[in-house]
Formats: sequence, C-alpha cells, structure tokens
Amino acid sequence: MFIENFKVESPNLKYTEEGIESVYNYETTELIHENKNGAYQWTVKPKSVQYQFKTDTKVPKLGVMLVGWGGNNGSTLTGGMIANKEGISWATKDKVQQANYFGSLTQASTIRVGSFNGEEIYAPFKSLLPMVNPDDIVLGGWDISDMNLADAMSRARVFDIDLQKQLRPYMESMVPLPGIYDPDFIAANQGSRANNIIKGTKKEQVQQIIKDIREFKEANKVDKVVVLWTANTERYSNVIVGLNDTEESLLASVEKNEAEISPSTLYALACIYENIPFINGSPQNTFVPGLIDLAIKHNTLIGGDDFKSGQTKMKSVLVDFLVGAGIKASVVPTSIVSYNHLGNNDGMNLSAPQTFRSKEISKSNVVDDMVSSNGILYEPGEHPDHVIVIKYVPYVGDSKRAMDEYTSEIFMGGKSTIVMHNTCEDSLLAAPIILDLVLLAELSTRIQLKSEKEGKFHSFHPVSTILSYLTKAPLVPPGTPVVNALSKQRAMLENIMRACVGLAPENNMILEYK
Ligand code: NAI
Ligand code: DG6
Repeated sequence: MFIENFKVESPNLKYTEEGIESVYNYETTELIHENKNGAYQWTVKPKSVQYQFKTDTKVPKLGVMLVGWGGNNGSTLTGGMIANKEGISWATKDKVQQANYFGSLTQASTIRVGSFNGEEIYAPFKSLLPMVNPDDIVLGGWDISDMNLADAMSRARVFDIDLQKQLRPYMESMVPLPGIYDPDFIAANQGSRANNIIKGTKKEQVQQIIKDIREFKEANKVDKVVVLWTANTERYSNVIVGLNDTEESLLASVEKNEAEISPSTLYALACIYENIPFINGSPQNTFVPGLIDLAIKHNTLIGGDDFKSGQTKMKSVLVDFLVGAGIKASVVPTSIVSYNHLGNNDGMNLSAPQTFRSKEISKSNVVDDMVSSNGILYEPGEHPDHVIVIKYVPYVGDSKRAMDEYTSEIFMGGKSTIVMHNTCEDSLLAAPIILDLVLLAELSTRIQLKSEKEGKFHSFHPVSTILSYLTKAPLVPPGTPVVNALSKQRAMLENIMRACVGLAPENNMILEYK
C-alpha cells in the first residue's frame, strides 16, 4: 500500500523551530587483526556509537546553474522540468503522454515505512526529509554555444515534436552565459559550436564565473545555488607536483595561467570560493588533488564523477548479484564486454581518443569493490576481463544502443553467458539523475551531525559520498572505501536520511512475521 506522507514520533526525535533533531545509535563492528604464531586471526566485536543529527527543515529557494546548459542533457532537463511544472501533456503515436519524473530517485521512487495489517506500507522517497520542489527551481548556466534552449532542444532531437512545440515559448528566451572554452581539453570536432566564450586569463575566467553566479543569485532572488557540470567530457588533466597537487600549487598555476588547468577545474574553483556545491557529471578528473584540498578547507560540497545512468547502473546491479550469489550453484563473471554506439554530440566528442579514455576509465572501475568482496571466487588482484567500446554513429542520435555480454563460470566448470541489449535516449536517463544530484546535494548541506566523541556538530565531509548512487566513479574523501554496488549505495543514502528522522536502517528482516 502507498501513503503520501507520514510523521515520525519517537523519544529519539525532536521537532524544533529550526528543524529536526534525532539521536541515532549506529550499530557497527570493530575489527581486530592479530598475528598469532605467523597466522592472522580476525576478531569482530559489535560496537554501538551514538550520533546526533540536526536537519534544517527550511527549504531554500534554489537556483541550479548547469555548465553545458545547451547540451542534450541540459535542454532535456530544462524542458522536462517545465513540462512537469506546467502540467503539459502531448500526443504521441500511442497515447496522450503526461509529463513525469520517471527515473528520479527522489521524485519517483518509494521507501518502505513498515507493515500494517499484514501489508507493506510505502511512502515517497522525498517524504523522508523536506526537499526542494523541482517546480520551484530556477535554472540557468553556461555554454560555449550561444544557442537558446528552445533551439538546443530541437538540435538534441530527444523530445516528441508535439512536446517541443509546446515547450518552445518557455525556452526561447533562455540563453546560456558564455563559457570557458579550451580546445585542448575536448575533441577538436567541438570547435564549430564554440561561439560563446569567456575571454581572458584563467584567473579572469574564474572571476567571471564568480560574477555570473552572484548576478544569477541576485537576479533570481534565490537563497542557494548548486552548479553541475554536464558539459563535454574533457580529457584527463595531468596531475603534476607543483602544478595542481596541492591547494597552493593549483592557485599559483591559475595565477600563472598554466595551460594544464582545465575549464572544469576553473568552474569548480569559482564555486569553492563562493561556497557553492559543485557536481561533476562527466568522467574527467576535474577534482585534481589541489582542488579537493581547497574544497575541504572551504568546507564546500563537491561530488562526482560521471552520471551513472544506464549500462553502468545495470552493471553495478548485475555484477553485485553474480558475485553475491557465491560459489556452488553460483556464477562468476570472468569477462564483461560493454559496447555502445550513439550519435549525439556526446558521442562525437567521445570519438577522440583522449576524451574516450576519460570515459573508459570511469566505466571500467565500477566492479572493483564487488569483485574484491569475494575471495572465494577471485584470487587477490584478479579481475574479470572488462572491455569498454564506444562508437559514434550519427544516425541514431541520442538513442544509444548498449550491448553487454557477461560470461561467467558456474557450478563444476560450466559457463553462463548473459547478453543484454538496451536502446533508449541517453538524455532521458541522465536528466532525472541531474535533478536528484542537485536536490540531494542541497539537502545534504542542511544536515549536521556529531558522534558521541565529537563536541560540535559538523556538516558531512565536503567530498560528498551520499551522491554515489548517482555516479559511475564515486568521488570519496581520501581513505574512504569506494562503494559501487547500486543496492548498497541506495541503502546508504536512504538509511542516512532515515537516521535524520530517528528511524532505524531498513533491515528487511520482517521478524514480526517469523
Ligand atoms: P552534449 O555534448 O549534448 O552537451 C554538452 C554541452 O556542453 C554542449 O552544449 C557544449 O557546447 C557544452 N560545453 C562544452 N564545453 C563547455 C565548457 N567548457 N563550458 C560550458 N559549456 C561547455 O552532451 P550531453 O549528452 O548533454 O552530455 C553531457 C555530459 O554528460 C557528457 O560529458 C557526457 O559524457 C556526460 N554523461 C552523459 C550521460 C547520459 O546518459 N546522457 C551519462 C553519463 C555522463
Ligand atoms: C557513451 O557511452 C556515452 C556516455 O556518455 C554514456 O552514455 C554514459 O556515460 C552512460 O553511462 P552508463 O551509465 O550508461 O554507462
């Protein structure tokens, strides 16, 4: 059964003028590792740590600035949000279609709140904590192409034509601000659309981005801004001692106008100075070590990398299932081949070897945690063969074809091969993820926590791990384990939000019926 909303009543929870305060017992383990006569012995001790959470429930008026606003993702998200807000419906050859947010964790998924009269009760994910309503978001951003959002939507060829016609009047006046363009970081084939460019040195470009954010905030009277990179995939920046390896070297390099500082790093730098959350939806290493240092110092949220939209999402479910199924009647993936072809501008940009390499890296590392979790199936250091292929085929436009083959070893040396083929518009997968990223980033800046050992409340670590469900290569603070398995990523996010309202993690034990 589905309920729209609920209120938690608990001695561990207090509703105050400012928000919600909860006390939460974090049940975890302590591991002890001893070398006894040359053999390692592990001891696991249950451990309970008390945490307090404080969530500011005042939902701000939010501005979202997209880098690459006029791209397929940017124009699709913009059109989708307008269609939802205005309640637009349109005729397709099958039916009259209503706008929706399918694919968005926050807007279209549910959480289990308990059992009632033998029935499981579910509520919207977004009912857990107060979140910004997408209808109230003000969108803006930058693009190196000056095309207005209505024309950009037509160029993208994602929406049905009847919907495009209805959206056009809302989007014609939306024009991206000039962006930072450096042809060295993206494919040469992007040069022809770069007609909307911020001139000047790198330092001046950062100053211009800061000015743009301030003016956007002022003009739209928004309380907060989140910036998200959905621009072209860049090549990796070289990380070099003395160039960008520390905060000091990075800032000095910007002063010196060093060529190796990428546009995405410059946008992020501007955001960190302004204490504006910055999310990287592409695979490149925007967050060079010096930038991470700076974000930590300024306590500004950064999150990334690369939207986890389709093929990789599936992979982080399937490989988790395969490896989690164990030995005997189980399967062991020994090779994964992910091929895809697409014909949008993203595909064209990725046809250059340097930008493809960024994507290859983010698409390849996604099974590491699952593989290393099972020493019965894999020797230490052993990995499945994992090959990524991306081809640019203009004819298919945004409708990406993704083909995957998973070959596994099953019981007694048998082989099992699973083949998947997916056809769908890439931007329709990415747009709801962008929305989730900005909503969750904003929410997480309103949460404070402290453990029983800490005297003062503090925000989450600025390198935001709770966004990892939405990213292919989750950026984590130094020394933090990377979790790629989709169900674990979702559980982490949901359970942290439950803790904020004094609810225990979802344990799926259903003991009341045992
Ligand atoms: P797109 O090529 O249609 O849009 C990118 C936009 O960024 C273009 O309009 C371009 O002019 C603009 N741009 C390039 N460099 C810029 C800069 N320095 N400053 C401002 N604007 C700049 O690409 P699309 O399909 O929208 O994808 C965007 C990014 O998202 C790509 O990096 C892609 O790899 C990534 N991505 C997309 C996924 C999807 O499912 N659609 C999933 C995962 C990642
Ligand atoms: C080709 O792979 C283009 C890319 O931008 C992908 O569409 C994107 O990274 C999709 O990610 P996923 O989650 O489907 O692997």
